[in-house]
Amino acid sequence: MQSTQQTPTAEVPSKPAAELIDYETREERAQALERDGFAFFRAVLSPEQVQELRECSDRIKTVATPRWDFIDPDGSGIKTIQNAFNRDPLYLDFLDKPGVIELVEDALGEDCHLIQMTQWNTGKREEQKMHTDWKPILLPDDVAIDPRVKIPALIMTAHFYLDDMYEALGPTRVVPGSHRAGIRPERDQDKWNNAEEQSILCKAGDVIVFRSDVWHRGGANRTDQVRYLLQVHYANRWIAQRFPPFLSFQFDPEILSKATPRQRRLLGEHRPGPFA
Ligand SMILES: O=C(O)CCC(=O)C(=O)O
Ligand SMILES: [Fe+2]
Repeated sequence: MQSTQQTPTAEVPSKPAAELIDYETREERAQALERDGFAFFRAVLSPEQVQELRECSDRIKTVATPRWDFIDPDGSGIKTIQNAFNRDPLYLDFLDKPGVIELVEDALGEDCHLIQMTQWNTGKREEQKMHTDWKPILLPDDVAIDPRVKIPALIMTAHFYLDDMYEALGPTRVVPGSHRAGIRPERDQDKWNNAEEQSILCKAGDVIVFRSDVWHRGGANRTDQVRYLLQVHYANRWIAQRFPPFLSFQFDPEILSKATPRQRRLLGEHRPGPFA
């Protein structure tokens, strides 16, 4: 009798790998962001820096957010450390990594700021539904795709990968160019305008920066390995920062005293403008 048992590899849906080009110039990166909705940076961190950050995230105790602050003995669950910049001075450096921060400032404005920084260590998990993190404006598709229509990026995220990514570990997947869609995706919608969902199969220390309106999701983690990722979220200055607990958040004065002027601005020390 033929066995119906599936091999582990048969269970891993294989998606095409995104072509990851680490462009050399600031202009080329800006073009990639405009065309694809994301840009890639190779080896922003050395193996030692990756290890240092992983260990730091293991040391930090999470504050109780039920459901989301643990890896279960069975290997499932997520450890999230919100406001990571306020938990250890090591994280300050991830506010303004050279190259990454210029791309972000070119897109969001020189007075952009951090809205959140989350260490996101994922155990076994199901695939996320296809989503945008935030799509500010919905339009009929034929209007949205008209080249005269340009919706600026308003929120962007930098993902710092702290593992070599492979399919079974649940890479981030993106639908290139889908920030030009007028709509948000359906749960399993994996194509837009002939572009297919693609896996970001990058190495530990690599970074992608993506617009909040690009269609994407995290793949299923089918391994016993915890997947380490740092998410740094930036926004146009006029979009509020969101540091919980919202009404009583306080900066750690000791960590803040180590921040550079640029890092302080990214943390919210702005020159006053309209509305303050
Ligand atoms: O885990 C990932 O790679 C993506 C996570 C994500 O898109 C989200 O949490 O919104
Ligand atoms: Fe997301």
